Amino acid sequence: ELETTIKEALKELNIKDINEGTSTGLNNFSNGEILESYSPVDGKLIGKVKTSTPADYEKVMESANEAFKQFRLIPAPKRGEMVRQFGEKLRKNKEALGKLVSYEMGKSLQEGYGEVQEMIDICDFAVGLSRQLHGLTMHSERPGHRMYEQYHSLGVVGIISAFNFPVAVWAWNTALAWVCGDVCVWKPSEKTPLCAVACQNIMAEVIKENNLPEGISCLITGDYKIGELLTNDKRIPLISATGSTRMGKIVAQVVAGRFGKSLLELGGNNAIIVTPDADLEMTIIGAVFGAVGTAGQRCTTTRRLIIHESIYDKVKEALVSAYKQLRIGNPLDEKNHVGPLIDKQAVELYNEALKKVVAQGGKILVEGGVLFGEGYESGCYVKPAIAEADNSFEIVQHETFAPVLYLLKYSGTVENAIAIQNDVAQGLSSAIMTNNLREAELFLSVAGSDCGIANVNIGTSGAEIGGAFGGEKETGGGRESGSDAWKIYMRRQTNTINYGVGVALSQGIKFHL
Ligand code: UN1
Repeated sequence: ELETTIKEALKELNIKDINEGTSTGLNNFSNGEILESYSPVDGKLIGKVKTSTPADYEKVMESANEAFKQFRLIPAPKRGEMVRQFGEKLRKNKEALGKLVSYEMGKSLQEGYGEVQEMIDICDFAVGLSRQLHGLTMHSERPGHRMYEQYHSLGVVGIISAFNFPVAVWAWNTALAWVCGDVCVWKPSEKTPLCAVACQNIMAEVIKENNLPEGISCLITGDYKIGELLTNDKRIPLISATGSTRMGKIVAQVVAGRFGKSLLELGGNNAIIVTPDADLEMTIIGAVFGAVGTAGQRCTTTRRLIIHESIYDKVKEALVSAYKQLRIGNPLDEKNHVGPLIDKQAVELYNEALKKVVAQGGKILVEGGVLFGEGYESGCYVKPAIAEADNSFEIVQHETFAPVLYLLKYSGTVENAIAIQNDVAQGLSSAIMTNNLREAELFLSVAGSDCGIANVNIGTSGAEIGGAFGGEKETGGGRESGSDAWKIYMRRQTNTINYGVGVALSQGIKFHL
């Protein structure tokens, strides 16, 4: 039954030659090795993709550069209209694409649909934005002069995305980049190539129907080596990269070395502080969804709970009993809460983390383990685990992309909890559970959380597209999605116009010939 559902979805998404190696609907240049995509849901081969060779990459870049020359001349609201049509197509394809996301990546069907909804939301946001790419007007110090700034299209944007949000993160970047007049070259995770082909096919229709140049949306597939071509390429003024801190560090250095800009969304080590004034029911829902949603594979996943000692046992017991109710299994079955990890390598890292936390002095509260037997044939299903730990443990300081939650205890005032929360290398998302105004406001103040995202009475994950998304420290400092995140996709130009007679120099400098 699952097989038919997926086959239908692939057909709807126009993914062809699944057995020989599909290439994208646009820029049909891939001539490289075959990449096989296996589902973590049932371990079965979903399809094959032809990867890109360095020569293919060159063709893609030529096509992108050509497209940019034309695309930047199209008025921004017209580019917005293109993005509006893309959003419409996503609405039509939400079910098929959501299913493919769920099957190829392993997140729950609800979350698969949610991811497509995020794409639709960012399209709507970008359409409005296409009439609001505002600069400022300044008063010149010189008489008869006018000074203002404007934002111009930047060029080719390189997008490197991770397996955990195989479609949404691309759309956060492309929807903004396109209204800004940029063209995009996408290197998706090699773990979710079919999701990328599906997205590209949807966009291909929009481009064709509007008679626009193909190079507006380009896809290159393969491993990190093809990604390196992007990061090293002087023709690409902006690289937007989502993934591990290790990867981001390399990208940042390479891109900075050629004076490119980079937008980095790297690892998180997100915590929820639970104070004596927390609403317990809200805390448990927020913490459990934050920790086990997407099987702990969001960069915003809740990894640490920092609980006041006076309520520690109560919270611990409620969590342990909530974990007992979790149903692990096929994510396309809506009765299940937790799907598989992306692959067996991820399972290994999960196993290692559990071993390490014990070796480093932690205590397991909810036993983990890999599941075998019927329904778990892929070998990627693991039990969400909870361990009592200390913030100083090396393993707690480290982001493990799996459902392992660490309980940490604090005593005294909320300042102590904030100190623990900030005492990690990463700075993506954070939350406090409290009904105490002083605690909440302190947490949000300059002396509070040092993260890019700080929430009160909701968990660390599930950000909306309207806000700027990203984090500080080893998370990389980039901001994507809402607010004024669009500015990084454009270049700012300051213009001064003298409409008077005679030349007046600034700073009152006299210069006579
Ligand atoms: C990610 O995990 O890469 O806040 C991004 C969230 C999502 C985005 C997560 N909207 O959980």
